[in-house]
Amino acid sequence: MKEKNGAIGIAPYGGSAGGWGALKAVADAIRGQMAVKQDVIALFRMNQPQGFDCPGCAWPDPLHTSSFEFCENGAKAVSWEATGKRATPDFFAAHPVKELWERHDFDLENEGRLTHPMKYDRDTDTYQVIEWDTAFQEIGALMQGYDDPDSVEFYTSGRASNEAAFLYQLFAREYGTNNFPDCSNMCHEPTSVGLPVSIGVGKGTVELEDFDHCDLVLCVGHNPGTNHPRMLGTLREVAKRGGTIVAFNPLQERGLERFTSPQSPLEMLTLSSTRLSSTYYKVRVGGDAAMVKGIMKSLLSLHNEALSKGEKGVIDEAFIAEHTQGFEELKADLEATDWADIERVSGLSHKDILHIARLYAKAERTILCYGMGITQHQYGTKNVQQLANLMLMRGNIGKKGAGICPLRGHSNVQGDRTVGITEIPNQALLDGIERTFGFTPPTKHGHGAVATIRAMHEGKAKALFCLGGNLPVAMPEPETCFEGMRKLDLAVHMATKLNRSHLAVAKHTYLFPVIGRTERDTQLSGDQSVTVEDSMSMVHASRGSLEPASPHLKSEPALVAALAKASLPNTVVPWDKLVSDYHFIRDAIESVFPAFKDFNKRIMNHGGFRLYNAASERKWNTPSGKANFIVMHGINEDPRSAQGHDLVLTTLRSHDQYNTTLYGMNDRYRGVTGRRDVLFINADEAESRRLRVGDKVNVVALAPDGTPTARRMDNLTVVVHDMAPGSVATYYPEGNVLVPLNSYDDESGIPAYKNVPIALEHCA
Ligand SMILES: Nc1nc2c(c(=O)[nH]1)N[C@H]1C(S)=C(S)[C@@H](COP(=O)(O)OP(=O)(O)OC[C@H]3O[C@@H](n4cnc5c(=O)[nH]c(N)nc54)[C@H](O)[C@@H]3O)O[C@H]1N2
Ligand SMILES: Nc1nc2c(c(=O)[nH]1)N[C@H]1C(S)=C(S)[C@@H](COP(=O)(O)OP(=O)(O)OC[C@H]3O[C@@H](n4cnc5c(=O)[nH]c(N)nc54)[C@H](O)[C@@H]3O)O[C@H]1N2
Ligand SMILES: [Mo]
Repeated sequence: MKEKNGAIGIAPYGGSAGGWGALKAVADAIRGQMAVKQDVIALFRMNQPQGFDCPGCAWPDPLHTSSFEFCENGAKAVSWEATGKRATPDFFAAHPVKELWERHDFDLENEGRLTHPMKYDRDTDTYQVIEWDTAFQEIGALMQGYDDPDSVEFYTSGRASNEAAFLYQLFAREYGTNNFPDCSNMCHEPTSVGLPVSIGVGKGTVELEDFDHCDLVLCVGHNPGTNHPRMLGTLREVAKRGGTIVAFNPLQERGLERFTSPQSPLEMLTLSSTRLSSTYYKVRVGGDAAMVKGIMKSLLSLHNEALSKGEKGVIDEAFIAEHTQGFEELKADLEATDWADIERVSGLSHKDILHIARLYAKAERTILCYGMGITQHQYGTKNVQQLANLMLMRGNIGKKGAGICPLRGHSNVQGDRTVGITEIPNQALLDGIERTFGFTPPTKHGHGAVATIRAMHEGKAKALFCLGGNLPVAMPEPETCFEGMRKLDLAVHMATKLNRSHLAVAKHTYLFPVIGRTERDTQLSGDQSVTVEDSMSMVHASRGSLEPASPHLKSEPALVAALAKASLPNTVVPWDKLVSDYHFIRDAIESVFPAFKDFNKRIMNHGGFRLYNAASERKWNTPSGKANFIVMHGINEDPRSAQGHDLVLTTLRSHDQYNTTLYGMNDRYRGVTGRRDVLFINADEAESRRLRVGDKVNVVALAPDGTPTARRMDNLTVVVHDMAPGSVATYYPEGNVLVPLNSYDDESGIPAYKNVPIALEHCA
């Protein structure tokens, strides 16, 4: 299978990740999107102590930033927001929703920034301008008319600042519900649910500095070259120090292989590149738990081998004895797990797995990073816990240069959780709200994302608020969510750009434009900063400096406060005061969550401050006060895989997208240009099905018993990629039509986006 076919937009990519290709892509993106003068200023201030936080990803900023942290996809995210294009009232008046619905998602957002508050008008099937005050009065009247607070759903996408998210949860809870579907439900919920059971905290335990001291980094199921590009700089430093980086991914991903840093002029000139992954293991889609169990089983045998030779064992028995419980149960389960099963499900040989275990046993300090390849499975939570087991076996939690490092997605998805966006509130949060504001918040658990879609679809939900995002497109079975949204009485969208979620209209639908991260946010007391929390629990300020896209925009905190005031005539929350100066919001956050002690003072520190993380200090906030080894019975991350389906599909991000936002149609590092309707498959799997590069196939999702379902994607073009056997991939979000809404992790509710058994049909 050596064909190349430029005409169909598929050709292998020869370069490394980053470097000149990255700079050129940025230059092209920016030229098309915004004026040169602004972009230079914007880029310079991004991720700087005085500037705004990059909306691109949640990778932390080094304290010793040289001039600015350059990153291709960060620059794309910024230019997308700071674009000169505008979706004006004239545009909306000229294009009925029915017509907009037929457009490609790319074209919707490509109209540019929203400029005015709009309301859907059924007679003309268009969005029309509405005065802010009129809109608030109308929404307030509707909200006061609903009998059951639990019939209102409050969705959050992870870009919202701590200040906006805190006011939003306060609004919902004073209204009387804990319905908080949020993008975390689709992302790192298995981390938030799984790690507290294992190590007493639902977050990563490392700081950026730990990477200066580790000797091994395990990268499981994430693609930093595209999704956390600034991480490549950190990995490169590790490699330069002689550290080892091992990747576990069904696809050979460029960003994990080689990288030329755009920050290092010498390397650019000599075209040399730092070889990153000294080892790359192509685990099968859904094979991680089997692989990790295999590594742990190998550690047990290496340990016994060492002891029998009178050498030091490779398992940290002292740590296990002092700090953990459950190891004997884990050991028994590992001993009972069969190597033949491990090899079959993981797709890796016993020999390879033993090699990985030896590398791990040799390393003094190991950091384990993971992403969506681990979480988005039917056993996503158990997957995360297996990774924690692996770390605990060698005492790699709570020591310098070691730890577990979930790579969060949206730039503030972690912060939103920290300040109360959760459908399962704990007592401390509820007490904190009551103490601070004097009302009693509801205790009943609310809806996560799947439950919200069900409630809408069953006609039980009356209203949906969306603080950013693109809920139906991001979720499995988008049609189910669209149908549900069309049954609603009220939908309120707060967004920067038009997307499909705004086109599945409720009886009353409002589309409100908001100020973005890059823009100046001026309130009564003057220009405001907001705060965000990155993947490593660092909280810092973000202050936009660009002129807002239109004078009619509202900031998210101001908008949420106005909606709350209108909906809650007897509110006890001083909304106006909170919004007049965000210092007051931060004081309230500190009062509800004591971990934010001296919040306003500490964000003045260069680089902000780190929230206390007990596990980093080997203090275990679990009921027993110990870290727990958690047994996962069996090794299949999706019970349907146990049926022995021959192909399992995973859904991926291209290099040219931000979640459901498409920047363009290219995926440079995977060699795809100008299209997204592709199916990645390995050469042997293609050959055995008589498929060649450029052939068309239909993908049919299979039911648990292997029978074909109605979920299908037709006419995908075959791309042969270096990837694991039995594994195929297509792009997110298009692939969501194949993912069933009822296939999710019971513990965390995360949809199994990365584990769909499928069959292929040849197109005639
Ligand atoms: N430029 C850009 N940056 C982003 C985003 C974006 O869309 N664009 N999205 C942001 C968000 S919200 C998030 S959550 C993060 C996502 O960042 P990542 O976690 O990197 O997300 P994905 O691209 O979905 O998938 C990651 C990798 O998982 C691999 N994979 C698929 N299935 C499996 C499996 O079964 N096992 C293993 N081991 N690997 C598997 C895929 O091959 C892919 O390389 O990025 C954030 N940053
Ligand atoms: N098949 C499959 N599905 C997936 C995934 C996958 O890997 N595979 N990944 C999942 C993951 S990890 C995530 S996080 C979700 C993402 O789901 P969401 O967070 O809901 O989706 P986004 O695409 O990030 O949202 C884009 C929209 O946000 C709005 N927006 C952008 N910036 C701002 C802002 O500053 N303020 C406001 N108010 N609005 C703004 C714009 O209108 C834009 O159209 O998707 C999930 N879905
Ligand atoms: Mo995410």
